[in-house]
Amino acid sequence: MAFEGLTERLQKAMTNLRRKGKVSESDLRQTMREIRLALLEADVNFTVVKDFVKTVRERALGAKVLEGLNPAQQIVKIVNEELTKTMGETAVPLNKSPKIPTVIMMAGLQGAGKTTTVGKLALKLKNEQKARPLMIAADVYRPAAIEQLQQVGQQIDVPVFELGTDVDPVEIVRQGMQQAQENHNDYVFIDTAGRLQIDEQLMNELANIKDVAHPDEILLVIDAMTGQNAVNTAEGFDTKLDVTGVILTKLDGDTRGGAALSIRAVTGKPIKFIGQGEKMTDLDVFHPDRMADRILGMGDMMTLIEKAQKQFDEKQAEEMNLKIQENTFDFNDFIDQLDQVDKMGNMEDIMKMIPGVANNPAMKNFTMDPKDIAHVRAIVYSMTKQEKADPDILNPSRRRRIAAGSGRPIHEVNRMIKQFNQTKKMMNQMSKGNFAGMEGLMGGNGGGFGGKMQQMAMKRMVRQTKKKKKKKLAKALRRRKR
Ligand SMILES: Nc1nc2c(ncn2[C@@H]2O[C@H](COP(=O)(O)OP(=O)(O)O)[C@@H](O)[C@H]2O)c(=O)[nH]1
Ligand SMILES: [Mg+2]
Repeated sequence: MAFEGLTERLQKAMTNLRRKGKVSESDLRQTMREIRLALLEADVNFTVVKDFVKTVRERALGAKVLEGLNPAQQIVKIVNEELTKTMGETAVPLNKSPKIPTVIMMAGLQGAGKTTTVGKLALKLKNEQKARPLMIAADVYRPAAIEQLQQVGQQIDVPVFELGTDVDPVEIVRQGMQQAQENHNDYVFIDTAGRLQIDEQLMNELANIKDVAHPDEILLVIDAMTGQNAVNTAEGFDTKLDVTGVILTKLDGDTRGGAALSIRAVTGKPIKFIGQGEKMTDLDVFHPDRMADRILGMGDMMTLIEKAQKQFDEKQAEEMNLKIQENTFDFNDFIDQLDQVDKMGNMEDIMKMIPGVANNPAMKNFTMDPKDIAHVRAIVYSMTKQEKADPDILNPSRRRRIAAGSGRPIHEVNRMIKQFNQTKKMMNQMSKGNFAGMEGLMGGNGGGFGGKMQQMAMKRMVRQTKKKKKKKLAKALRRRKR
């Protein structure tokens, strides 16, 4: 899992602090030492670490945090905010040309993920803006590079322009641009060659392509696993090409975090997207605040919610919200949700995005057995219509019948119903903005560091979604009355 070591060490440093109640200057110094080491070990750039530690310390001392209430908590907040700032504060959208086509050129070392990311980004634009992209195959050196892009193109149904491997890449790009003009493509992606290391010849070729294509966006694709080296690479490319943004790939692997935390601060160029898997849909907008939460082990609740929202259609989501608010969520809805979750993908990945679940030692060996889900379904399917719609009537004799019908032991039926009721209660409380009942349900470390972090993340999440939700809810209610 990405950031595992860093998260563990940062959490430990801050839990130690929290245990103290009062925080002395020397406690602060000790904590900052631990944070500094944690960052250096995660391969964060030395200068970035130095600045980071200095800023956090100054803020902690300057605001008289140590004399105030909950100093440890305040320091956690400062660390979170400064991590966010280091990574760029807010998400930066893709540049767009006022006149079509918007030209996006890729650059990066061999194997960084350029070709894959071209496909991911083209698919994203297709899905989100009904874009009609053209992809230009300008890597003529790597064997099978063109076929690879063509395969990607077939997969996402986007055309590829290519002239084989015997034509100069600059000429390929020139003709590709012409074709895009003729076909009125609104986006052009240029998939370029990489080398194992930066070299003069490659840089010149890329500079020449840039001159021909006048890209609106030059995206440097960086493999997050390469840590500190990534920063040197980025500087090399940037000096020659003046890149406009960075895409960090392979954040699904066990990167230590160095690249994510250093690139922005060192190059001044925003990270625009992150690649989190090999599938064409595994590309996400980079949100510095969410990444800071993730690094601090607070999970990435917003991305999870967005993933869920994409699966639900609007109307369904409204209905579900209503049911949760009115506490009429029943087993039919439960099965609906299971179906939705199935569509969202790998359950383990999803679980890990939930605050308190990510980096929770108890979850280290977490696996969600598809069999368990099948059992849950079997139990629900053995309920009568009436039972599904009104779970309160599930008395012992009904439960025994369900157990027999589903072939599951009675204790499993009881446990499942209990969990259902707990979840229902929790969702209802959350929808009212009440977190008091939640801590026990999530990880059970209510008073500890983790519990507070969960609360912070949850509160922020609700603040952000509340307004939208209120509007939606009112609309849905009105519609219902009609
Ligand atoms: N796990 C993971 N693998 C990736 C990601 N992005 C790219 N890859 C893989 O990295 C390898 C090199 O990617 P490719 O697009 O060919 O790199 P290029 O040489 O820069 O064009 C391929 O096996 C990709 O599937 C990512 O975000 N996560
Ligand atoms: Mg490639």
